[in-house]
Amino acid sequence: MAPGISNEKKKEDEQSSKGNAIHLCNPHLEKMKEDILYHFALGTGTHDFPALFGDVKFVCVGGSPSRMKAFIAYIAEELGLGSQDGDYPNICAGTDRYAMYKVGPVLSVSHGMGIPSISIMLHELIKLLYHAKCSNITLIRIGTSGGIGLEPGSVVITRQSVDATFKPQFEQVVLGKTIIRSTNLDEELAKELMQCSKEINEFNTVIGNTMCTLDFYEGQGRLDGAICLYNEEEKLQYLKAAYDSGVRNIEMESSVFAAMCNLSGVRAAVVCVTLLNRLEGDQISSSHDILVEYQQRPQKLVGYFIKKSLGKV
Ligand code: R2B
Ligand code: URA
Repeated sequence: MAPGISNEKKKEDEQSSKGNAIHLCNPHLEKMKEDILYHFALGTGTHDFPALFGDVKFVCVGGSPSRMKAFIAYIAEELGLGSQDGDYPNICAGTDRYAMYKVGPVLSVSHGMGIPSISIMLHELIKLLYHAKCSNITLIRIGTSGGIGLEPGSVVITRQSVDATFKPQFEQVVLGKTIIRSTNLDEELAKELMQCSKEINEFNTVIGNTMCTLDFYEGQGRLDGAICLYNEEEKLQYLKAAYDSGVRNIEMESSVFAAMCNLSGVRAAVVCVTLLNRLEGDQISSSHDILVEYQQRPQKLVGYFIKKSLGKV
């Protein structure tokens, strides 16, 4: 086992026996009089977190602010909680870093692109849920990805997030030392989501590994970036090796998402639609309408899962 992983694994095991509250892996926070969540423009000194967020049970996160607004409008209608004017206020209106929407027990938050962006958002989201005294939280990333060997528009529920060398781990440098964190996701939740997809029966869905990269172009073996020093054969060899190791899609946030949810005791899943088959090309060339419809698929699946969990199906 890699150095660093065993201690953190022990902490995960300890914490999973402590029930379903958010586990905050930071003793310093207890000593702070006030906690400012700077990138959300929210703070415990200025906002009543238990009153604002205490009833949250489902948190959905995704890259784009407009997609996360569309998701809250969709889920509001599905749960019969739609607003009169069809509008939903952005709780983080004091900043343009992230957008956040809430309806009933569902919170919808944007996270931007890439590991650093989602990691900052997750630090503040996990603290928000802790300060609000939330329990039994299910956190799901709904996003887009590039598929490997799948028909475009297929949905991948992540079994394990792996790095660009196909290892199920996330490397975080802390105080100059590389810590290796596990990227396991909740197996039971992945199965429940798969069952929901079967019940909807509208699009192809698979459970598979998701490769999380640090970049969209060279990092994902594309030939169409500003820099590319390999040939098509080398690219295809890499993508086929990824496929053979169990990878079915590629995106840019799942590893740190899984690692942080693991350490915080949060039940989590990643559900991404594939916009193209990377064995057939690199450019995302489908029409706007087709891409919009593809992006609604993870929303539909997770919307159905939430309705079912609330006994509304
Ligand atoms: C999927 O799509 C984005 C890149 O286009 C990135 O945020 C991701 O994970
Ligand atoms: N997002 C990615 O990270 N890669 C793709 O190919 C498509 C969407």
